[in-house]
Amino acid sequence: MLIAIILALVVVGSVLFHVLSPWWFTPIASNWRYIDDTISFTFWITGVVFAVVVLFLAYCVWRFRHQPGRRAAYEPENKRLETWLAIVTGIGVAAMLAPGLVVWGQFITVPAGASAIEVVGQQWQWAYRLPGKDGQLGTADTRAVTAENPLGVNPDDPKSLDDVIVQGGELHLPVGKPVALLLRSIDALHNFYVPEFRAKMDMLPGSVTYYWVTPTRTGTFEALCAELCGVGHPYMRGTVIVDTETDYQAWLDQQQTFEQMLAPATTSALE
Ligand SMILES: [Cu+2]
Repeated sequence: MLIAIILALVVVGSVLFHVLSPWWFTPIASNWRYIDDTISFTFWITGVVFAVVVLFLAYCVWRFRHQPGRRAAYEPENKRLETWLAIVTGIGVAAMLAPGLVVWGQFITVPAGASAIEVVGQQWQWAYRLPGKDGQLGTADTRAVTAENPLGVNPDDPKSLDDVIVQGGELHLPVGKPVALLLRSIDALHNFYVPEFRAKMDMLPGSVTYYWVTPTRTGTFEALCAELCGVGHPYMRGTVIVDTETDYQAWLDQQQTFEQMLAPATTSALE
């Protein structure tokens, strides 16, 4: 009887912990509310199943407790029960997977008119590349990385020269505008994650992964690396500032371009 009561208390405690817990999502700052809904939906399904299974266990512990003269019946197979359980489990798993697939489809379908910004992960800091006046990013290749050109931007691509390079500083984004984040890594696996955006994705050396997001309110947010990438991983933090359009343009105008970044190197080479 004591064990049955403890099991029932585990269920009550878990539900109370979920409802009263002080640990909640950070207030959302992007269009990805659907991701929160999907997580809540998964919580509901797994929560109900957890409560039902543990309460059933408590009931069985009490109902089939030891009594003098009682004997257990041996029944290794039960086709009806197995079919029924397989169907219900299948429906539950499908219900949890389906919304995720829908959200995933949206997450990687960049809307027309979104601007593209590159995020580069490197042990253990973030760098960013934004299109210059031509509105386009030039090509880049990790094999072109040198001390003077830490992002490996292609200097022979005419689209590259006006690209804005932010090395180790803050990334600014304009509020209310969809932006595709093109993710690159110079060395190990990284993952660009802004919790308030509810968006993250792994960055793989040698390829470009991406997702898109529309920041929905101005503010300062922390960017975290969400993929273990070496001893400096916990310190790989960045700052993303969502600005009004005017503030964003003012910030962008102050940043150095790829051409300006190469200039000191070119000058010293000529001397
Ligand atoms: Cu990292």
